[in-house]
Amino acid sequence: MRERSPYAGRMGTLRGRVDGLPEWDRCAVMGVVNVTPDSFSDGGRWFDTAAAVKHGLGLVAAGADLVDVGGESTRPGAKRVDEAEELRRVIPVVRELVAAGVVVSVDTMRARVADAAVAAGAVLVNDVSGGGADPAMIPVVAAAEVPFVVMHWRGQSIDMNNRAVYADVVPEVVTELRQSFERAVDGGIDPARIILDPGLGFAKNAEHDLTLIAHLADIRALGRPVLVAASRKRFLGRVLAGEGGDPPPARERDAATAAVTAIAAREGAWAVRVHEVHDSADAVRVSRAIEGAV
Ligand code: PMM
Repeated sequence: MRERSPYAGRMGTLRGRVDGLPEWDRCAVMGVVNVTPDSFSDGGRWFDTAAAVKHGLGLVAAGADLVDVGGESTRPGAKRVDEAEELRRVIPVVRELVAAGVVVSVDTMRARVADAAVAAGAVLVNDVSGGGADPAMIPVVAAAEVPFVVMHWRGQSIDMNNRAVYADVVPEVVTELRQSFERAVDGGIDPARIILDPGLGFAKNAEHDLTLIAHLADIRALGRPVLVAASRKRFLGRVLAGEGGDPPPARERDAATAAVTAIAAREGAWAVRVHEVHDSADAVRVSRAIEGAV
């Protein structure tokens, strides 16, 4: 019989842990609940509270460790929703999922929404702007003492594609992410509560996204847990379309998403954020089993 390798369990340490959140012995799976009329590609069906809660519970049943609830679309070109509408969409869903025992994260760029969501029981604030969109965000998260996702971001979705300009994407994203991290820490957020995210698709083209995934270790080297959110994104459509082809619709990118999950988990990602949970949950379990076998 082979002796147990000295490297067994190494990835667990690489993934890191986040103060204030449960610890998983593998890459965690964050399921996405977008309470927006424009995020789901099956005909713009409005997600009311009951449907969104049902969807969140379904994600947990499929293997999600936590559920990320958002009320504002951030896809390229998206216009902002107003704050009252975002609160109306998000807070009841957070409250009901928390009541059902779900670990809930709130996906928002607004401090008031983050504050209300935490009051409703959310345990993680996921801000795609890394605190850059709302000057009140960092003080609110610091005071609430909840974990915070700092994503690489160069500006609002309406015109972010114009900002997808890099001489060398990996070091530039690493430097800018470090600056956002330092701003959050200077603003009073405990570094042990911060998660970093390369922000796939945000001011990035397909090549930038692929290069960042190939160099996740460089993001990881910043020393904090890393969240990877590749689910259904444009770069997967580009890869699947091939040269000159038409990208498949978002809903047909779930197998490709699970492939990224397996790679991200193997590269030491702390969590993946996905719309379809079942296949990604399988992928992280297989990745974990391989990790245990080395
Ligand atoms: N992407 C979207 C929304 N929220 N949060 C984090 N931390 N990282 C991301 O890359 C991210 C996010 C946009 O995707 P969706 O509209 O398909 O949910």
